[in-house]
Amino acid sequence: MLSATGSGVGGPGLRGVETAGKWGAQARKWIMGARKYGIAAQVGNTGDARAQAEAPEKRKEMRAKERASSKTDHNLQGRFGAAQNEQALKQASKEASRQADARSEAMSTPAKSSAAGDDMPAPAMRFPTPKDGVLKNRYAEVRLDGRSVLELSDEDFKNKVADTLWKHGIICVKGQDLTPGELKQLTERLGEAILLPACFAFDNRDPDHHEIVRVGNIKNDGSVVPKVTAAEYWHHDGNFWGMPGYRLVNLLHAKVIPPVGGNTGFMDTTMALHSDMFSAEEKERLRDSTCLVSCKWISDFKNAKPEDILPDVTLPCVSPHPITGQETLYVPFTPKGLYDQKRKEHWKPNDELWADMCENGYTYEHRWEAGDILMWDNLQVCHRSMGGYGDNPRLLFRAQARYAQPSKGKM
Ligand SMILES: O=C(O)CCC(=O)C(=O)O
Ligand SMILES: [Fe+2]
Repeated sequence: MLSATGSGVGGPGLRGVETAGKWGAQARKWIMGARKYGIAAQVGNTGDARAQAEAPEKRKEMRAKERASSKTDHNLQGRFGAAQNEQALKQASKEASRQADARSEAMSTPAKSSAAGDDMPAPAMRFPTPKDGVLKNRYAEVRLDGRSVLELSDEDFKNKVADTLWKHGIICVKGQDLTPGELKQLTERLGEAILLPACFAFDNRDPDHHEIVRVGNIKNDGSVVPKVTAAEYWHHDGNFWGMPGYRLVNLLHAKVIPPVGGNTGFMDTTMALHSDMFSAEEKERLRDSTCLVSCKWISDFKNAKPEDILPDVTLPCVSPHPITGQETLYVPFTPKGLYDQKRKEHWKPNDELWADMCENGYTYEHRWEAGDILMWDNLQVCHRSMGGYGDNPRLLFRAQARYAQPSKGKM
């Protein structure tokens, strides 16, 4: 049960994690207990049991309707499952070395395009491969014993999903199979399901639910786009919206997973800020610093009409999290690096900062299983695609919930 094993959820909050000392002594204990939640025992024990029992039937009906009227290819596992196995056998060794090459290339080369509203880094930046570290322990899994996350009552959803997410920064609800319409419903329980700017190249939007975007290389018609390398660099999403619009939860729902590569990397900028990785002076300086973000540097805006270009925005590097109260470190890419507002000077390139955080182990690499719904708080962590899947099929449905102004009273 969550309350019994979940010393993470009931234990010291993020507010308590102020220094590496405290983190080491106390939070290590907290995360050990919180790694895996046996949540199933509580589902159905609270709320209206009858309504919950009926929910799966209603959902089945709605899913059948959505699938019948949808323009999307829903036979993903059928279509790609066998092909994947065959390809896996043929390509495993070839891909393993390709993956290694892609990794080392990613350390020195910028990605060409992201198609997900992400930043485009400057050339020749240093991107060390993450090694699983502190964030791997903070990451939490939610298992619902075959139930859909949509069946959770508001109370269960808040306790088991939303609050766990705020506390851990990144969580994975395992074993789900949501349609695009259902993923949108889930997103709306966390905030406003946002539409990416119209100018982004979006034949990868779901045709029926534009808030849902396809990530990977499988198009709506089922064809595989070759050589996709989107988002293979550290970034925070949505920075072009400025404050507070960038306060987003990202949701990625794994549909087709390649036999090699295709992991997603995360970096815990928040825990890094609260560790002794930074000296007291550096922390003060980070608090005094801002990042300028311009659509000019964002690849997705490259085909934008002038009227679609958003004004430049200046973001604080350190700001309190609107829900946890914890100070967060938000360092989206900007070519000149961080700007110290007091001393009126640029002082640290973002890539140097990211490299330091990687080297100090503030990372986690998610190895996908089909059915995963990974949710992360864009304000607490930054992320990247780890690439290395070549032309093996990969598909995740993606959505974003803006929680700056939580919608529909669900939070
Ligand atoms: O493809 C991935 O692993 C990450 C995609 C990404 O950056 C995003 O969904 O914002
Ligand atoms: Fe992204």
